[in-house]
Amino acid sequence: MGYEHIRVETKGHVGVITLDRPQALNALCAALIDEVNQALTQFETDDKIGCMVLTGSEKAFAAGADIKEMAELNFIDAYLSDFIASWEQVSRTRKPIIAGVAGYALGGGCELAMMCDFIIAADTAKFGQPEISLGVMPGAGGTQRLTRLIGKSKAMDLCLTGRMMDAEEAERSGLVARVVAASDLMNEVLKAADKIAGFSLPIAMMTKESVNRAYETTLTEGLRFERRLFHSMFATEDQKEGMTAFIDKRKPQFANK
Ligand code: CO8
Repeated sequence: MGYEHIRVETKGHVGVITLDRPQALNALCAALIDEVNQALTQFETDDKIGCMVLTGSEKAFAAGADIKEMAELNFIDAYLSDFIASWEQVSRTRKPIIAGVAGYALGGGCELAMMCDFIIAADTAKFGQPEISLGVMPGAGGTQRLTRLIGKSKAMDLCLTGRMMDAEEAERSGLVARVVAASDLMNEVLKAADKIAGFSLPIAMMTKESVNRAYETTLTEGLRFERRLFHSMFATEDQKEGMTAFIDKRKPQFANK
């Protein structure tokens, strides 16, 4: 399929989506988001894909929603079209997805990265929610996912001052899982994605679903949900293979990859 604003490729069992709108620092226009959604659907339905990666360029993961496209938007159109609702498909993916972030991840760019399961950042990455300087506030998770990830104090600091946070601070705050040298970013992201794709896909998906439950429910309900999924794993051949391989001192050959 031909895309204008993204590049899509498959590396083994990993599906890679690269935002590619360099003239606007990968600003997220509607057409770009449509393409990302199409690519996500393509990978979600491809049996060979066990993990996905969302990344940008060296200079920018994404510098936010496209300000030029949004500038003339009015309330009625925003409300009637439920502006941004369709931008959240990344957060609804069932297969694991990693964000590989170098350069700017601002506004909607930071929000898009947070919709992924975890972020691996280059040491050049800069995160921020500068919407307040445009006369709005974050609209796709910047006041919600960010607050859950880094706590109220830092989320308030970022959302109210609009300042940027470097990769080291982002890791210290819990926004980012790991920071690597910019030149190693794609190597490290692909290594992690390849590792995940090498495990049993249903087990990886259930693990993701269970971790995400921690954000949606009480501890008691979350633990009950976890235990039910854990019990169900003993009905899979991958559990038998994984444990037998350990006992036999060999590498497991998971059937459902
Ligand atoms: N929208 C549109 N165009 C942009 C954007 C953007 N967000 N960011 C950069 N560009 C364009 C610039 O206009 C410029 O284009 P041109 O050459 O035609 O003038 C080109 O990209 C290069 O940008 P700069 O010349 O500004 O590059 P600098 O290196 O000097 O500065 C910055 C880089 C600091 C990143 C600067 O471009 C900047 O501040 N950008 C805007 C950042 C921002 O405010 N982002 C928040 C946008 S609002 C938002 O995201 C709301 C979220 C809604 C939900 C989204 C759901 C996923």
